[in-house]
Amino acid sequence: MELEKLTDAIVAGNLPTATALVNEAVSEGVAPQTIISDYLIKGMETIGARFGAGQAFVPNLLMSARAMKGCLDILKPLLKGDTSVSFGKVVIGTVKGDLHDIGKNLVASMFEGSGFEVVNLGIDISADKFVTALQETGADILALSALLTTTMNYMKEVVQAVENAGLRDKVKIMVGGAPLNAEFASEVGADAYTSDANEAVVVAKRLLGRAS
Ligand code: B1M
Repeated sequence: MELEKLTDAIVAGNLPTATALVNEAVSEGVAPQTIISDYLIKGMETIGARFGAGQAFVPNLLMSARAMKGCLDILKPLLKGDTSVSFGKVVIGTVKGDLHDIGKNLVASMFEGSGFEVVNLGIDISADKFVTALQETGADILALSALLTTTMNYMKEVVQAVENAGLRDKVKIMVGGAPLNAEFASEVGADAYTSDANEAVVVAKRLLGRAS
């Protein structure tokens, strides 16, 4: 099958076509991770670039996001690995003011599929909520996501709030999202930046001393 059509369906925001193509790819044995990394994410990048260039608008982004989510709903159960081992507990959320959740949910799914317990707080999460979740769960990792240059700086407040609550030495803080980089992570006092969902899992294991 021509998997490029899947990228086109994401760009067009065509949910029925996208999900049908994903089902077909899965039945032909294409690895879920390949479908996500090589075709679905490419579609989101394309529509994002068009939006940035004034060639697409918010409704286009919403339709593409809906198609992407429909595809990830099919693929998410297939990412699940051996859940009998727990590498640790992760609290994850998109920071205050930011409503983007596709990438964050992908990271959450990869953590789950790799044997971590995940508490996914959702979007638009305040520093207080992150701290409360850490206190309630005793999580080993706090994973923060931001997609906007206007919201990424809020991560500093979250790190500060974790410190003020006396939890900083009990939890590793990881950050991610398209506008971030490693330099930014160290500026806000996080332990690590990772550029994608796969790397997030690898780095989390390393931070906890559980790398294989
Ligand atoms: Co928004 N948006 N958006 N948007 N949107 C971007 C981010 C933008 C780059 C588009 C552009 O201009 N080219 C731009 C930001 C510009 C900037 O800040 N400099 C932008 C804008 C401007 C906006 C609005 C302001 C538009 C408006 O209203 N005028 C508005 C803001 C709303 C808000 O948040 N307050 C807005 C709204 C939206 C929608 C709601 C329409 C929709 C989101 C739907 C949803 O998430 N439910 C949307 C979308 C879809 C996008 C783009 C097109 C795609 C994002 C996406 O899902 N990518 C995006 C353009 C782009 O990114 N190219 C854009 C696919 C996803 C798999 O990748 O999220 O990067 P990503 O996640 C990756 C990595 O970043 C990393 O791993 C993930 C998987 O590999 N990662 C982590 C992410 N989080 C991590 C956490 C970790 C580790 C890794 O923790 C350890």
